[in-house]
Amino acid sequence: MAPQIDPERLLSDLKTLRSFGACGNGVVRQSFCDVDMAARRWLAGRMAEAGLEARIDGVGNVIGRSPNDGRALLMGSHTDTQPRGGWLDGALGVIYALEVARALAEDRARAHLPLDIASWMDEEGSYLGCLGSASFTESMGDEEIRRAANSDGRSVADALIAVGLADQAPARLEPERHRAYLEAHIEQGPVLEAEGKLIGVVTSIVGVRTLTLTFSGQQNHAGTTPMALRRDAGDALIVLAARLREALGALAAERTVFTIGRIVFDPGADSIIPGRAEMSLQFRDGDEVLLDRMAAAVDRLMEEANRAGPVRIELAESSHLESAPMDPGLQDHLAAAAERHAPGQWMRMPSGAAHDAQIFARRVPSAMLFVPSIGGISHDFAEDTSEADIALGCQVLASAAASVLEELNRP
Ligand code: HGY
Ligand code: MN
Ligand code: MN
Repeated sequence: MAPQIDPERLLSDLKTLRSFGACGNGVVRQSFCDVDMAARRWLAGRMAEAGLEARIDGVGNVIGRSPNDGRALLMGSHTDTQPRGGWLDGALGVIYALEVARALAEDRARAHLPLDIASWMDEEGSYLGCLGSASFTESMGDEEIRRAANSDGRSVADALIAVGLADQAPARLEPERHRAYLEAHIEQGPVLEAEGKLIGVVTSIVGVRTLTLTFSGQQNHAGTTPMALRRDAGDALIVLAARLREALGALAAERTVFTIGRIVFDPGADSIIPGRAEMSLQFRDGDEVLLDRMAAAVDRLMEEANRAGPVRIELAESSHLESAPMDPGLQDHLAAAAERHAPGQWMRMPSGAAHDAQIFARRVPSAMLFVPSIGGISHDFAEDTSEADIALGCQVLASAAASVLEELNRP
């Protein structure tokens, strides 16, 4: 018999978490803001009520540590959101982890098994993508993390002072204890719905490169400045963006994606030639060699544009997440649980979204489970998943967690 989750309790906690920063059907709860910290304090309380040793660590991770000894499974996701986010992106995996911890504790045959759970800080990268899991796995130095800043220029170090965490120590992965990592997440894409499947077992997670290009020209009058004398930063951005799109399109493989998500013209007035402009450029694929070739193409086009002038262009990498394969053994635990609870209604699939699991995959065997996103919509207030699919996903995860923990702790 699998450990039994409580769907009402699960949905109630998901809806309570949504209330922190609720905006229509979606949520605005970016890292370190007031509602983000209030949500973390509420979550720590729920973890304590579930019998876990709960704390908010020195970078804002909310950690629920089982009192049980043994080889532990680690399970979590994130509760911070995009600037206009969905109510389930990250939140689903955190509340699943809480519900699985409760289901194991209520199962006499499994109450002794150690499941540690967490909400990792800033997966969405308001300051630095996957900041919390990078701190926990020590895959990024504390000083590098503290120097990261948000779009207002506020550093992580200042944010930690503002929320009263500056004197807390960061929690760390314990290699002897933490033997595996599982994360559940909404798919955030259209595949499961299109294939008529209810569960995704993730095979690999994409690599993600995010660049910021800044263009420095000469602000001037839009009426009296002859075209030949202009140093128009906005025009230089538009020309280079078109060339980048063509070059990256020519390099792209079947699953490659690239996005210009943000453009700023400064000062952004109808009758002023922009003296400064900025754009983000993000590209993703499972193949790091292809991503390197795309990055080289960006460098080449930028150098050509700088040689031609009249605007100076600079490039900075704002985020770099390596692609990661998911552990085959853990995938099989998820697949067996999916077959048990949703026979024939599951599939293996790659992840086009980034996740904390790709940070953990460098340190411990890691795997992910997906549930469908209605209409494939995510990073939008309209993001949603049916309550039946939410409950099923958690039950599958609970069964997989039990089988992983029993295998880890087999005498
Ligand atoms: O952008 C991503 O892939 C993730 O949702 N942060
Ligand atoms: Mn996201
Ligand atoms: Mn996410």
